[in-house]
This record gives sequence, C-alpha cells and structure tokens, in this order.
Amino acid sequence: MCDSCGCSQPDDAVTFTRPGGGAVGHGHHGPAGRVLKVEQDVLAKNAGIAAHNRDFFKARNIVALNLVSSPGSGKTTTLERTIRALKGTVEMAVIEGDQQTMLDADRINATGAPVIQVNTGAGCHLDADMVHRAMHQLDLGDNSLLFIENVGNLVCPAMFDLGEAAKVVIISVTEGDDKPLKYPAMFDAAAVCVINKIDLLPHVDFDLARCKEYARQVNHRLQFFEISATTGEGMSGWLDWLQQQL
Ligand SMILES: Nc1nc2c(ncn2[C@@H]2O[C@H](COP(=O)(O)OP(=O)(O)OP(=O)(O)O)[C@@H](O)[C@H]2O)c(=O)[nH]1
Ligand SMILES: [Mg+2]
Repeated sequence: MCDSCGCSQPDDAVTFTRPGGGAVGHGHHGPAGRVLKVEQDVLAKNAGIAAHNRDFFKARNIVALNLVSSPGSGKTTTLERTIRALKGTVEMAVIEGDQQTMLDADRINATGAPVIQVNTGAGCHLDADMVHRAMHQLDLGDNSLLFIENVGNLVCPAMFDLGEAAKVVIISVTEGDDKPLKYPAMFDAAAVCVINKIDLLPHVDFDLARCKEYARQVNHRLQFFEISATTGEGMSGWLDWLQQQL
C-alpha cells in the first residue's frame, strides 16, 4: 500500500500551519532512517489513535467528517459554500490536508472559520495522528462540526480511520460515472456520497443514475446528495443532513 508511494516518510516531513500564523508544529522526530513498519503495524497504530480521536469527539459532541475524493472534485468549494451557509447557526472548523501549499487553508480562512493546514509532503493521505495534532491547534468548542478535507486521492485515504463520524466521498460529474466500481474501497468506506458539479451535466457524458447504481453495488447503505458547489443547486439537502448530525 502506501509504503510503495511515499506515505511512510519520516513524521518530521509533515507540517502544520495556520494562515498568516506560520508553522505551528512539525511531526515527531523519530530516529533517522527509521525502518518502515509492515502495513498491519501502520494501520494498527493508526487505529489506536483514531479511537482516541473518536472518544475525544464524542465526549465533546464534535461531529467530525472526513471529506475524501480525487483531486479537484470540489471538496474545498463545497466547504466554502457550506461554511458560509451555516455560519451563525453552528460552530465549525476545518483541517485541510494537501501535500503542499496553503491555498485551501487560505480559502477557508476567508470564510472566517478556524483552519489548520496539514502539508503531508510526499504523503498521499491524512492519518489519525495528524488529525490529533491538528486538533490541538484548533480552539473548537463543544457541539460543533469539524470538517477534515483529506488529500485528493481516491485510494489511500479509504484505509485510514481518522476517528471521524463518517467519511463523505465527493465525486464530480467530470470524473466519469464508473468511479465507484473502479475505486470501490473508498465508496465502501463512506457513509455519504456527494455528487458535485451537477451544473456541468449538460456538457459531460455522465449518467447520474448509473453512477448511483454502481455506488450502491459497492455500498448499499450510501446516502446521496447531488449538488453544485458553484451555483448552490441541491445544497439544502446536504446542509439539512449536516445539521441533523449534531
Ligand atoms: N462547474 C463547477 N465547478 C466546480 C464546482 N465545484 C468546484 N468546482 C471547480 O473545480 C475546481 C476544483 O475545486 P476545488 O474545490 O478546489 O476541489 P478540491 O477537491 O478541493 O481539490 P483538491 O483539494 O486539489 O483535491 C475549481 O476550479 C472549482 O471552481 C461545481 O459545483 N461546478
Ligand atoms: Mg481542496
């Protein structure tokens, strides 16, 4: 798995940054040349920290949602519109995951929501420890929503529990309606599937019903929302669902 794609880099290659505030932390400094653990060890360690995160979230009634998708499907745009729509009704914060740049954190920062950018370096997913450490940098109150935007990748993030209440997989209509069958692990791990960029449906060869059918073949429990994060179409169902989670 990730041992072959660079995820198992030393932790000190991971940085945590608040917009305008400079770096707020680095990874733990492990022994140089640390021997890579086998896949089961990595996932077992992650599961332990994820359980700790989950206990923390439950004790404070923080609903943590892990937004996963391929690059560019509209995670940040969906978050921008969601935060602006729910502002004043619920406290929200965001942990942004990308390999490099503060671009997404800067966009969230412009909405007024607290945000921490996690840059994973070569890593292609967030793990539970990154979320744990990012949470320590966020001043998030009880009864709130925590959005975790994972690194754009339809593969590795499926395997890493972050302690979230649910994974939300976002697929956009420009990606092709076959993605649930080609990347089943992600659609199986998710509780919710947001189909984004529906404003582009007239221009692309994407069959909504077929996409949902493929997704249901993988995971019959999936709940769907069809939205355009750009125009706002379909957002009300998604926003209602979010408020029900609290
Ligand atoms: N037409 C249309 N464009 C959209 C929609 N949502 C997002 N986009 C565009 O898609 C591009 C990518 O959107 P982002 O929100 O940055 O996507 P992302 O999933 O956060 O991307 P990464 O963080 O890089 O994985 C941008 O140019 C957005 O303006 C939508 O609903 N309709
Ligand atoms: Mg983004």
